[in-house]
Amino acid sequence: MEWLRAWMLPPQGSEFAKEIDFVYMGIFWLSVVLFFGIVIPMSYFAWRYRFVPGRVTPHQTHNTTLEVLWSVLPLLLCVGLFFWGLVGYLKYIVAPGEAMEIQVTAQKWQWAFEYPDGTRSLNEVHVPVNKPVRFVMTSVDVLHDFYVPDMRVKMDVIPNRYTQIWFTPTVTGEKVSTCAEYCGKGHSDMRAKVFVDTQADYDKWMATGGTEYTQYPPEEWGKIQWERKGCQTCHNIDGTRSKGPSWKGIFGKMEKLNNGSTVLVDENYLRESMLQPNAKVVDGFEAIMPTFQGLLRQNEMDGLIAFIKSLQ
Ligand code: HEC
Ligand SMILES: [Cu+2]
Repeated sequence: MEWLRAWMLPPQGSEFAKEIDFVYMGIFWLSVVLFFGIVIPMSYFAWRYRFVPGRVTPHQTHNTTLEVLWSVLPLLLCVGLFFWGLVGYLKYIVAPGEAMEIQVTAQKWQWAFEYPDGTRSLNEVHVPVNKPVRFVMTSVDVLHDFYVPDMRVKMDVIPNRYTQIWFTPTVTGEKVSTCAEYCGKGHSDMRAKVFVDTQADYDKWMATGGTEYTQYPPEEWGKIQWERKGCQTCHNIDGTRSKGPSWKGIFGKMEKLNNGSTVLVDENYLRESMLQPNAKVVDGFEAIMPTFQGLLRQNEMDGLIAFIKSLQ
């Protein structure tokens, strides 16, 4: 019946997945048995004791043994199911002490992850395989929910409070996580990639943010960053104004600032605009851009600059 489980549930990516699926399938089969156990006799009785003119109705309407049985047995069953679930829940809710800790900050509409060494990443998190990892989560705006289907973990992420979730990934590869609590217009875009790496790949990723950037020419890498790091929610590249200025044709031009002065848009200005966006604010725009200090690796910043240069 493995095919049925695989058809009904996502792939199993953690130790929890096996245990939770076992409980799930147990309850599923119990429901199947009870469904037929009730519906088949019920249909039979409905037919057997249907109205027939002249049939004598039996006078017995009460059977104590039967009534005690059908009350006590389901009660025992429910109590059993409760403890079965409780044992799993206790394990699920208390992380082992040796678990690596990753801080998660949810924000409309992105996920920021911070590792023990201070490395940060946006909408992408890497964890080493077969090591327990604990996510300590909070939100800076509204209620979100961190959900990684393959790991069978799901937990609300709440402003002004920390919640946590943990799991031990058992299968390497790319998994998805989504926000599972409706949080506004960009909710359905609020996804992060969860990469389960071998220890060697994980170490490599921590050093450079991965080797992915080497596969692309810088301007293409920059375009990927524009999408991935959320720049595209405020910056268009086709010349139209969004929450922030369009990037089309800005490189090399004199930009008018809100303090009346002008500045040449060169590499240093672009770099400063990403790391200290409020240092120079473009005329006609609000200073709402968040700082990307610590969120952009050197290769990502280089890519973005190359990308902006290419938009002429
Ligand atoms: C929440 C919206 C928002 C996001 C997200 C955002 N920006 Fe901005 N950005 C702005 C606004 C508004 C301005 C203009 C005001 C200012 O200069 O601070 C701006 C200005 C800039 C400028 C200067 C543009 C010019 O015409 O002089 C650059 C460069 C820039 N952003 C790069 C980025 C990059 C790179 C990212 C993604 C890593 C990004 N921004 C993400 C809102 C945003
Ligand atoms: Cu959300």
